[in-house]
Amino acid sequence: MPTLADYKSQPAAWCPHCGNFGVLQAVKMAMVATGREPWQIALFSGIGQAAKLPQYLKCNYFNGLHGRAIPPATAAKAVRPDLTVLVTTGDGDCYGEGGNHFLHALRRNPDITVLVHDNQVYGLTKGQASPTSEESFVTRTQPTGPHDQRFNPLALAVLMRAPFVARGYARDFNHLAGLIAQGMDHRGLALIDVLQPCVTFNRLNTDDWYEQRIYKLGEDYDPTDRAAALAKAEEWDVRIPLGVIHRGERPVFTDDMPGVAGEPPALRFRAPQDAETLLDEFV
Ligand SMILES: Cc1ncc(C[n+]2csc(CCOP(=O)(O)OP(=O)(O)O)c2C)c(N)n1
Ligand SMILES: [Mg+2]
Repeated sequence: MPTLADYKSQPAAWCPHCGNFGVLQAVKMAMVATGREPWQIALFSGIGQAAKLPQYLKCNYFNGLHGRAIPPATAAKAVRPDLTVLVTTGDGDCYGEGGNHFLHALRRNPDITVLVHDNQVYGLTKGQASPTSEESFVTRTQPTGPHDQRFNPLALAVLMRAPFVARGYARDFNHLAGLIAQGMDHRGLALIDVLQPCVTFNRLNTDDWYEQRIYKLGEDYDPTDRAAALAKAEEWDVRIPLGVIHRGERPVFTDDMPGVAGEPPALRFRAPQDAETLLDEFV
């Protein structure tokens, strides 16, 4: 059985008390709780403070371009369905620069988990408004606020019938670890948006701001009721729900692809001479 120590990597270069530490801890706890070994995991990320997470965890990872983590993750899962594939991304990376990929992943439904560290700001580039920033969020580049309506990723995901839609809080890493474990085990796209305090560049959405509003969905809440889930996903200003907001079933991206059935495609040609034999068929 894996232990937390198996996932230990280099020390993280985040600000002291950054919410990202809670997300990192929750990812490790979810892997250990579900018995996943580091070699059974593949993490994909883009650019940002959030997207640095794979560098602080010992497992397979791919750190690519800003906003572009979902396409290689989708492809990797198609050719290595035996791996657990996660995207670790930020609100800017996933909903801003990578917004189009996010939109089409909701349509495509790959069997991957998308973990969004949603600090409502561009942290790495020092504090510009992101798609999830409050309309009143004043920054040095948006001195009267961003003016754009706040993007609601969870409502969109419920509307598009994403099979697993959840929200966690970075400071409550035990609860978040449970959501990640459930998301990884649920077939299809799992979107987990994580409220993540940014202690340096977001002085509006502080620990206090979140803790005055968050509450956990109770046993009486039915996440399979999509109409109720949409209403839950729209709750924000006064009270913010945490937990599994929506759970459902939908065909997965590779379900109708005969080419990926059977032995994982990426493991079929192990030696260079195998590739040469294949090429000989075409001469
Ligand atoms: C194509 C491109 N555009 C812009 C940038 C600059 N850039 C790097 S990270 C980032 C925003 C990151 O925000 P987020 O994903 O929320 O990550 P955080 O640092 O807040 O965790 C931007 C705009 C870039 N690297 N590449
Ligand atoms: Mg961010």
